[in-house]
Amino acid sequence: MKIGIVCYPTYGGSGVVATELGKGLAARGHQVHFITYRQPARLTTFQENVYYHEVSSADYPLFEYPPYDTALASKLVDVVKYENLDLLHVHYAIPHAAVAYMVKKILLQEGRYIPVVTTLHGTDITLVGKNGAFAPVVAFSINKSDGVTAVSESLKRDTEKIFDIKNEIKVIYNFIDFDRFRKLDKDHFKKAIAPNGERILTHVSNFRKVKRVEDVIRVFEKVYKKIPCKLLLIGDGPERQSMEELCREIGLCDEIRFLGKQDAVEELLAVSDLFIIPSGSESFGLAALEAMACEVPVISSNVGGLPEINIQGKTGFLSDLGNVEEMAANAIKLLSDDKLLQQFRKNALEQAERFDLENVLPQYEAYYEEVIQKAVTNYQAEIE
Ligand code: GMT
Repeated sequence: MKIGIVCYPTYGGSGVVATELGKGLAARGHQVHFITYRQPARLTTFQENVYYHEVSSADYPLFEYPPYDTALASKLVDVVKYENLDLLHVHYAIPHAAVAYMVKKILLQEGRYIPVVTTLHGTDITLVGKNGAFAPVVAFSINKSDGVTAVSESLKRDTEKIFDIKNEIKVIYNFIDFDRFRKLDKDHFKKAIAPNGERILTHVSNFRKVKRVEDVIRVFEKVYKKIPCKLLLIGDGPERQSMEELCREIGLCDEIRFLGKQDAVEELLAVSDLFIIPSGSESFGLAALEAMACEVPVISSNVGGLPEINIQGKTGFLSDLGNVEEMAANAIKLLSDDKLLQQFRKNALEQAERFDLENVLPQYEAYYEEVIQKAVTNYQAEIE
């Protein structure tokens, strides 16, 4: 198949999933075209069957906001026509699903039907999408997609609750590439971070409010009182400054390290004993799955899709939102019992294996085939 992928090219979960999916499909012989405003963060090396088309929106003094949607639509029309694409797969509804609809309409005028699959990732529904500023367009463009997928059952439920959705939403879970995410031997690293054999707790996020990094620090503060440990905070974002201030306030600067954005997260997960993700909303929690693939148990909140990944009392523990007391107690229980921790590490890996990229790719392929088949009927409906 010739597939066009539209996504945010940043380090965010949706961009990562879209890029890894495209690379995986290309490795299976499909021709994959990424159409984004910057080279996707995870698309750094040359790969056969992978193409990249950059969208550049023209600047003009009249534009207070450069019209990115129009530039993207024009680029998509061009790529679909000249690369002869079979399907467009857009990740994150805003604005990609709406732009794809416009592209479909433009091409329809030329007698060509391009099927569109939209993948919902979370904040495009649960946080931003339901905002009145976007909601009507989001609902419309989801209904106008030829296929819609969500990355968890929880996100499917939320989407159906928030919007009047006529389309069937198919759940295709996010995945893990075990060639990259597996437990590596990084003992020298561990000695540098925790020279006296301290336990290492880790959190990875974009430091937005929804990630509740303060809860991570509060949990750590409680664990630290009982067990010698260090905290690695990986990522960057709007909350980082205030979190650094909090660490100073509670006097734990020497025990908490802010590492900023890191490319080789797997190397840090390799030395971690526990992963903490107390999010206020999380449609899937790819960061938690990556930790589990590296044999790191997870302490999480029980919101959104997290209970579909983290299994209570097996791969980690889940608590009600903001219950840092319980999160800390569970962390202490795990970290003070080597045998239990080992068992949870093993369980975490077993659970992560259910989300192996190799099992998920055929699901997307089958879904694309189904959508392309249906496109004939959809084409008739559109021209009538
Ligand atoms: O919140 C983030 O980490 C970024 C955001 C995004 O859209 O890039 O992540 C969302 O999509 C990821 C990939 O499907 C999911 O793993 C995250 O759970 C989801 N974030 C939220 O729902 C808050």
